[in-house]
Amino acid sequence: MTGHRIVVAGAVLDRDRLLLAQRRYPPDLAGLWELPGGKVEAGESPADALRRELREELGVTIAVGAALRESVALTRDLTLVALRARIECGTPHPAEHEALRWVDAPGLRLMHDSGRLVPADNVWVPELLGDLGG
Ligand code: 523
Repeated sequence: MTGHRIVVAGAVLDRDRLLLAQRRYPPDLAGLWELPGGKVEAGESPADALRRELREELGVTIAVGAALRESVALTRDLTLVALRARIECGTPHPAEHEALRWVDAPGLRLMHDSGRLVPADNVWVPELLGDLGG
């Protein structure tokens, strides 16, 4: 399908915590929190793209795990998927985000309930709460 692109997001998990990143742009998403990631480039798998994006955005090397069940049609030409990931090397720093935050299950629920997540990412909250033991 010409022009169709995948955006891949990383559910970076460390035991009972999940990494959230605060967006700087565009204006309607600035200040909201997301699973970090970005667009899959030509010739990349979603896992390749996530490894590249998290190296560029956070400065970490990751091991990619299973996909989350839900995907989101952002527009007709853009579909958002999420892959679980674990940090193999490095400490995450926000090269492109405003801030980073590790949340546990109650923290994720609070971010969701207070409307501080990027809208599309809300779909993953129930499954992530399960991963976090919440
Ligand atoms: N989302 C989104 N949730 C989420 C990500 C990583 C992205 O809803 N967890 C949306 C936000 C944008 C689109 O997906 O509408 C592209 O994400 P972006 O801007 O993070 O991807 P980039 O950086 O690859 O895209 P460019 O800014 O175009 O380079």
